[in-house]
Amino acid sequence: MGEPPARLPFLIRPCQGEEMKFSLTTAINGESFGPILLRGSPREVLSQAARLGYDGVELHLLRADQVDPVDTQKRMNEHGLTLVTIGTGMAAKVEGLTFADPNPEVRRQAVLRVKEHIPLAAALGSGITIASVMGRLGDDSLQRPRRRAAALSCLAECCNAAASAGITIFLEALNRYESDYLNKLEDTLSVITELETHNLKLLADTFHMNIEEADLSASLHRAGPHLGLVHFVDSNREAPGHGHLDMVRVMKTLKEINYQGFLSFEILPLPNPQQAAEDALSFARRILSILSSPDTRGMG
Ligand code: LER
Ligand code: MN
Repeated sequence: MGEPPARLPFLIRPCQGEEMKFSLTTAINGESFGPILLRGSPREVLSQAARLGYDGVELHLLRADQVDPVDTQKRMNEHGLTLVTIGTGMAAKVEGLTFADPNPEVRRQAVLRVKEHIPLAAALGSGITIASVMGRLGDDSLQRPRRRAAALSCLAECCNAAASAGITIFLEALNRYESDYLNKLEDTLSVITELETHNLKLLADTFHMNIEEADLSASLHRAGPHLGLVHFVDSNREAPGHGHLDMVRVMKTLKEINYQGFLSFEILPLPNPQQAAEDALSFARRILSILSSPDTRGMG
């Protein structure tokens, strides 16, 4: 694992508000899907996350009925854990349900699937992430505006349903290999501005940002108060410190914009889940302690 620099060549503002809260990605047994750190039953992943010192988890589900809300809430309370968000990407990856699909029936099924998560999210006090389910617009330039409008209309329907249950939707910007229209934070911010729904927030994933953004800090500053969740990930999608991204600068920027949400490790379980989870948390905590030390606060 790389070491954060002992001295930092920049001036930072004093630490504002609470220290960061950390979460990691989890999924229920059986589904093989993306950068998930812990897999197992809700009982297993929650107790493991708590043992590793985490404050919260993200839960990726194909369907809402994969978890029992009452039992999961009880275990979360026992462990003092927050369910930060329910990830919906499996519906797109496993079943091809997306909001930008040319077939209205597929779009309807995608919306229904996302809405299925609303009672669960309400019961567990969680948000809902929308990323891959936004789908792709395709190469036909004549069709793209129509498909984008259809996708935004599906998103608006989900946001409205979630708003009445007091739930935040996190809309994620994905790199060009995963989305053909919501790549930069500003693409996602445009959607948030267009829809004008108060419960739609931006999810910034530093793995995707490393591919798409010219300057991560400048983009995060522009996102400012719209930022609801951060996937704090290195360039190779491993734990912060395993790659070559300047995670210190990212953390410094988050403190500058007074980001109060979770830092979530949506990372590959390498070299193994436990090691990756430990490396991520200890590296992030070391960055925080460096940034809050009087030495580094005063450096120009
Ligand atoms: C997909 O690449 C991603 O970053 C996830 O957060 C989607 O749920
Ligand atoms: Mn992500």
